[in-house]
Amino acid sequence: MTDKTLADWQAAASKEVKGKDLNWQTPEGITVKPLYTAEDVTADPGLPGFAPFTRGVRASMYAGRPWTIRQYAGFSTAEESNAFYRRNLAAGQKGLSVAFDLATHRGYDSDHPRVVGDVGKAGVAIDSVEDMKILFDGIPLDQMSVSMTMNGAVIPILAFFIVAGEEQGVDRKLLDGTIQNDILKEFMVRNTYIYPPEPSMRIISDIFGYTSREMPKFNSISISGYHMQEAGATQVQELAFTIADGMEYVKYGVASGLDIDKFAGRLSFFFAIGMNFFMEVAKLRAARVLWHRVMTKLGAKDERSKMLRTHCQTSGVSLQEQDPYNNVIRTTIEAMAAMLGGTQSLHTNALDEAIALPTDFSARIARNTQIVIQEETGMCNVVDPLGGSYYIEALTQELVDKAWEIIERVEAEGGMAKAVSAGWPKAMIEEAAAGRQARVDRGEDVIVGVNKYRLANEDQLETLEVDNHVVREAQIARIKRVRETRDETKCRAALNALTEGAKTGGNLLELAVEAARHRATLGEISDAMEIVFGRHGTFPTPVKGVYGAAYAGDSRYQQVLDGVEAVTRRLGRKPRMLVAKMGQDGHDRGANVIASAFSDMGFDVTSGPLFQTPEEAAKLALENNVDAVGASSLAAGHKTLIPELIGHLKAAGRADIKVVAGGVIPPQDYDFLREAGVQGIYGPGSNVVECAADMLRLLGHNMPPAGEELAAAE
Ligand code: MLC
Ligand code: 5AD
Repeated sequence: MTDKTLADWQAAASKEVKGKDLNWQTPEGITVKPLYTAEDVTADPGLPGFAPFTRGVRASMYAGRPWTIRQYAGFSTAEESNAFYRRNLAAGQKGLSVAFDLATHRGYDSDHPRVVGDVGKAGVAIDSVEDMKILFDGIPLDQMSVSMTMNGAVIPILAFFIVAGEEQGVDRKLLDGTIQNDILKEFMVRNTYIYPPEPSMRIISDIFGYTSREMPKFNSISISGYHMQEAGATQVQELAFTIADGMEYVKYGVASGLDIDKFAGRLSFFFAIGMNFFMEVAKLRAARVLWHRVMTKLGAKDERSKMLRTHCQTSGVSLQEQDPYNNVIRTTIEAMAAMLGGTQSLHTNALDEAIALPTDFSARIARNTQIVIQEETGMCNVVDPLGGSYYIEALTQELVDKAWEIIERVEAEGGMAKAVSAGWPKAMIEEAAAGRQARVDRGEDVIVGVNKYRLANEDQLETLEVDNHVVREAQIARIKRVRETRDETKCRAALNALTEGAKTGGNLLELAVEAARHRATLGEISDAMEIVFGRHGTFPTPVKGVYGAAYAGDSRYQQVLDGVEAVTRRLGRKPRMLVAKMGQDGHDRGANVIASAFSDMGFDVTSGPLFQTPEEAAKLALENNVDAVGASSLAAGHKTLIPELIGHLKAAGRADIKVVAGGVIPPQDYDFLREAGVQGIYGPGSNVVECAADMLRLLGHNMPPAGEELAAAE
């Protein structure tokens, strides 16, 4: 026992650092102190397995059963993905998690003209029950738990899954798994919605109704904060909006006539785990406390209804293209935060995350990250080993309080569906994203190998490439066979019944299961509802002023501002740029950050709507008479979509419009794009001010290289 007081410690520490302020202001607005003691702990975390579950939802946690190693994957055809799953399961993976391609997400069959660049690219293409059966060939659906990340086309995909199970001879009651089914965060950040908000919320209630009756082991939703953090949200925002989303779904379920305790026990969650290690551990603990509080408020009686069970995925945005083996280190740290926070299931990202989908090699290292933690370290033998740490307990409480403030605001304004329509949660996240980008570009937030210790020469990684044309042809051939061999009359009747159900009520999932049995395709099932519900579209409205404000007084930034002014004088107007998003790629953080920062720098920026075809993007460029188009691509459609865009501009006689590309683009593709006429390529880790400097060069302004601003200014 020491006889020293906190004041003694303060004096000693202050002396060591000569009075320097050791507090750390986090982006969440939390002041993290250099030392925590018993005085900082205000709440007793209780015991694991008991309310409010701060220390975990099971009493024995990993000592009884470790978390599920569940790697998210899918690419190309059902055959190829099936083979990949089987290899991974043989090598120690424990559960499946399916990634669908963006055509499937958005309710289009592979033969649809809008999805030429998307089929089989960012996930597996699924057009009918036949594809779903191949996907799970040799994988018994009563023994393997399967998660499916599907939100837009959730009705046809879940219907295909149920029918694939049926045809494997599996009783629906035994189907084990999870469907993401979380549309609110799609409207907020992920953008794979199809229908407008109101019918989308009805779909969710219909799924709760059907699964609670028919599929008692199946988790009917995965309420996801992951994508918010990926879009730039702080941990407090991620926490608050996710819990508030969960509340909203429960309220809709209850309003549709369901008994809360009949469905709430099968609601599950999904969080991102980034690099702020202790904050992430505390976030998972705080999430459990908040959910218990919220569900008690909403009238749940069964303790299982109040228990937050979650999947976690290590952070995609934290991983870098530069010096990519560092990503293994980052992912290991994040995986440890997820397990110390008490996750039920985990995906660890692959080291080639920033440029492509995982190869067998990178998937192995990612998977082994978890296996090594589980089997070599002894970390699973003690339940909640960080419980009782002054810092962790204090941080948990602080996150609960901070998130609660936001949740109360959401509630005061009528719930999350209203908040999402009003747009303020999205705007809040985008502001945080622009702030983060500025801190990284200015070197204030360090990223090793990117803005510090950057390598002069980078070795190239071998990455996975999917031949999109081959996949598309194969899918089209299978759709054709399905249509030729089905009973057309029965199929049409089932689709008509679904349309009728969309109009007048009736459980949409149940109706879609019937259509799936008769081999209706994903696009047909989706259209049968779209006729009634319509298709939702939005225009991006990037935030203003955040990026510029962070750069106030910066000499290089000033030089870019001067450059923009010089070009403005020459043209007699501001330089005009279109930020284009083509194909079904809904990842818009990068596009919004670019639009926001470029407009702060004085460019006249048009943010194109999501999901344009190259022809539509070219048309918008011409209508706005832009000087340049920046195409943002994060879903591997760049080699198809960008050359097409350039073709359309040329055909219109506007080869003078500069086209640049940014996003997830493997260096192997750079030459191909340059030959197609792309004049600048900006991968992850690009400094946005330097992107603007480059753009000024393309527009004929004589910009000095970075680092020469002082000399140039003299
Ligand atoms: C667990 N069990 C125990 C135990 N621990 N029993 C005794 N003692 C213990 N210590 C029991 C559980 O109660 C359960 O049984 C069974 O074991 C399985 O454990 P679980 O903890 O429920 O794990 P799991 O089945 O893996 O389910 C985890 C989940 C689920 C609830 C979080 O929803 C899930 O798997 N989610 C994954 C979501 C996902 O993969 N998403 C990818 C998103 S990628 P019982 O009978 O109680 O059920 C994405 C990216 C993008 O979104 O944008 O494209
Ligand atoms: N296979 C594996 N991982 C994927 N991710 C997205 N699509 C796939 C896929 N088809 C991962 C990436 C990304 C996150 C959203 O999910 O890590 O950042």
